Amino acid sequence: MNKYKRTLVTTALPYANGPVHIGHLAGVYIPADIYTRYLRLKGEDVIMIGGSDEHGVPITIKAKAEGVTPQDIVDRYHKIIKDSMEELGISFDIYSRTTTPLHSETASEFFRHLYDKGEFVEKTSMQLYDEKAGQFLADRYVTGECPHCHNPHAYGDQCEKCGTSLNATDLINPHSAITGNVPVLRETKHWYLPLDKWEKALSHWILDEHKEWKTNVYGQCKSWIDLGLQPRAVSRDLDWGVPVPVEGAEGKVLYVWFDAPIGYISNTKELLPDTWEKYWKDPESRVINFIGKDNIVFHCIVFPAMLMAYGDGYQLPDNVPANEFLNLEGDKISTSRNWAVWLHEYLRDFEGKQDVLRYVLTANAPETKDNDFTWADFQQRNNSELVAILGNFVNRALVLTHKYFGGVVPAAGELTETEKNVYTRLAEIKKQLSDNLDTFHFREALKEAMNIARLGNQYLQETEPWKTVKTGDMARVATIMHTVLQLCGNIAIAFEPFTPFMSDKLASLLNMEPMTWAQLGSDDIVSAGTEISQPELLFEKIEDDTIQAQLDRLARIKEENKVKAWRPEPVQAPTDFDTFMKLDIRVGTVTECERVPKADKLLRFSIDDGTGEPRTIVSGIARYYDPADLVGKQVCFIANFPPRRLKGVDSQGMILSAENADGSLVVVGPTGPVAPGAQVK
Ligand code: B3M
Ligand code: ZN
Repeated sequence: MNKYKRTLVTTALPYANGPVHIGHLAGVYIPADIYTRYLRLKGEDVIMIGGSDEHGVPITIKAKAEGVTPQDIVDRYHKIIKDSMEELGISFDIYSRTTTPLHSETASEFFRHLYDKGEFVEKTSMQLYDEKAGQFLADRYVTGECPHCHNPHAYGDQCEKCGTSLNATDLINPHSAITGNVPVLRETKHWYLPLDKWEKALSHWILDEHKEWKTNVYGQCKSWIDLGLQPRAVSRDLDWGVPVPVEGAEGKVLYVWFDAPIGYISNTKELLPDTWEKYWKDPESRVINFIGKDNIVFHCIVFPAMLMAYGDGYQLPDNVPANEFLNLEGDKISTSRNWAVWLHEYLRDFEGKQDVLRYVLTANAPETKDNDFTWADFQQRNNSELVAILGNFVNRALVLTHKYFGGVVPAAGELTETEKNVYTRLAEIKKQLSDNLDTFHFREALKEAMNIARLGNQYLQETEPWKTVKTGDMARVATIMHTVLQLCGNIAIAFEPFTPFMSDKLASLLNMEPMTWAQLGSDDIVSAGTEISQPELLFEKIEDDTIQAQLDRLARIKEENKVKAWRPEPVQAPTDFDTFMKLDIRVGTVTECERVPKADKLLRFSIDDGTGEPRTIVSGIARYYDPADLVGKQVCFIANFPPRRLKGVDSQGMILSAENADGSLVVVGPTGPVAPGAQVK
């Protein structure tokens, strides 16, 4: 069905400023891996490339915050990302990085070629400059108020609240993220790619020729094009990145979104130094970009414009199957708020359960709309789908084969209608499964694969070989078990793109030949006479306490974030010393402290205030203290408030306390002993 000779699958290059999380996996790497494994099983010529995106401002900001170099940051996260994806079975042909010399050369040459062809517009403009730091404030180096939704914490390149992409100079009340200073405007020169020049070609290529693209992708492209395309700056005033290869461009680097997609080209070159061009320039090749929805404009508009401007036979992507976002327990995943399930932590906490994560993230993939990952759903899908449907069927098949036939696959006798129906249904499943994979509908595809296990359970239920055994009709039992084992073999193949670890294990238990997609649907995958291994469980139940541990971790993070998000109240309008001195603040020693009956917030204090007469004060801090702990402590109180009656007690003053981020109160007192009655000033 495929008119292409070869396929290049690209995966968005994750920023090496943090590890990868389930959002990245569900959005990009798992779908790309499923697709690539599927093409490989079909025997197609396909390569899958990936790598870390190691330039850009978020990396330099992180380095500054930690007092290390940007190179230290990217070295650390590149390794974590690369190792964890490999462990998850993401089968890259190469996973490289954008700090390699080959990438710098490739990106640099690309820029220079466009420059020499006169494809850029050179423009001098006013940009924000931090005089204290002595540098321009590119992208995330500046924060301020979003001009659209008035979020006070928008970044210079984007408002994360309303999703609008911004220019730093659009921000209201801009502040430098380096020094907090208010930046000034300073003149600087940059190179712009005139997207307006390519608007017509892009519009025709996407809106007329690629109506088959996913609706979320097509729709986003259409709204960009409808708004009219503007020139985009492709350089920045920064000292981290690929230097702009033009005389007089000292202190300027390529914008990260200019060099990163060129990373796809340099990675292909690194993998195939002699034949890489075939994958990019031969009309019989196709390129497919797997990305998340926030990257659509760069892959469907900016990078294609760069490729058209370059010319020389570079082809545009054939498809860009972008996914929407995955949320975590109802909240947006966020690296800075640590609101994520990190892959490397998952692999540590759920050793050997790569397939469970792959399965759940595919079954629940945000293919058409944002979706939510919950630990309850994770547990449920493992226990009632992988264990109860798939694992259970395969286990019964293996156990019964050992019991009735000593672990040797029996030959089938004559097939009844029941077996014929099984194979007809299997053929239908294969068709649906392949169609869904061909069109990037991986959730549906996975459901079809699962239908083979469902079919197997139904078949066993219907034929009940354990009853036939008792009749002594072993020929019939042989036919049944032969069919059951073929279904197991089919499961191994159908699931290989989704859960490769399970498939390999099952294939080896069944002593199968190397798997191919062509075998799928066959009634002779596991031939008669083959010896199979002792049964082993493919999946195991996940217990409540394992899930609870993950939920506890998230609850802890939520608490920490509350404290981090806390901002002090703005300082009040100026006042003077005389006004302050009107408040008579004193130190006293607590001699008694007890709860006020029927008032769960109140404590009654008896205070030695130096006058010789005990002073009674009622304070609303009962939820934060055990009264006994306060006896003997020194506290500060306001002595000249008029008395107030609270729950039947006359309170003569107010005890001072400080409020925490979570609203809890801590009593304020002197840091050393003071004579009761001493004045605070
Ligand atoms: N690093 C953005 C991201 O991780 C960017 C992708 C580059 S793909 C060429 O969302
Ligand atoms: Zn906004």
